[in-house]
Amino acid sequence: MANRPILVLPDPRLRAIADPIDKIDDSIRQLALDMLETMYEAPGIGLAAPQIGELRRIVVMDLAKEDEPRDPVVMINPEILKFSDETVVTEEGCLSIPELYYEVERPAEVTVRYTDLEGRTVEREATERLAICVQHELDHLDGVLYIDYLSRLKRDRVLKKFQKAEKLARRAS
Ligand code: GNR
Ligand code: NI
Repeated sequence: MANRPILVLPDPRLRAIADPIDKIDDSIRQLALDMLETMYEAPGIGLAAPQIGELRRIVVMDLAKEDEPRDPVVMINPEILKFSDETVVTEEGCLSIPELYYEVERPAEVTVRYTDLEGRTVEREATERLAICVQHELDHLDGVLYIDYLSRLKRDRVLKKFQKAEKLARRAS
């Protein structure tokens, strides 16, 4: 396994639409392992392949609490079949937008369908933190970030901050 660098704003790969996976081969199995290692190392509760520069439709997550054993989940070509009408407001963060946290309103529950690493189709109802994480990760596969749900003023402030940081980093190197 390899811990891979996580892309941060304003990297354009975070805004790309990821490609479907048509075959689960060794390269996909290795990608899933790399993503899990990168997520645990960060640490985060989820990671989408575009965050490490791989524009493929695969996400990983682990919602186990600190005192619980690891519970890794790998979702290939995930799709949300149903969103609840009920919504919740949760504070979100993103490894690609480090050190910032904002409240976001999303559907409280979703039904998700995906292929697992063994090639089986899985359909699962997600509630609570899992429902939020699933929506956050699946958005990454379509180039959507949680800051896109903030007011324009707040979003633009975040984008400016990261554009400026990138410019300074480029000048320093
Ligand atoms: O680690 C993460 N925590 C988190 C908290 C609230 C809502 C979503 C998340 S996902 C985030 C890791 C990440 O950026 N995944 O794409
Ligand atoms: Ni994220």
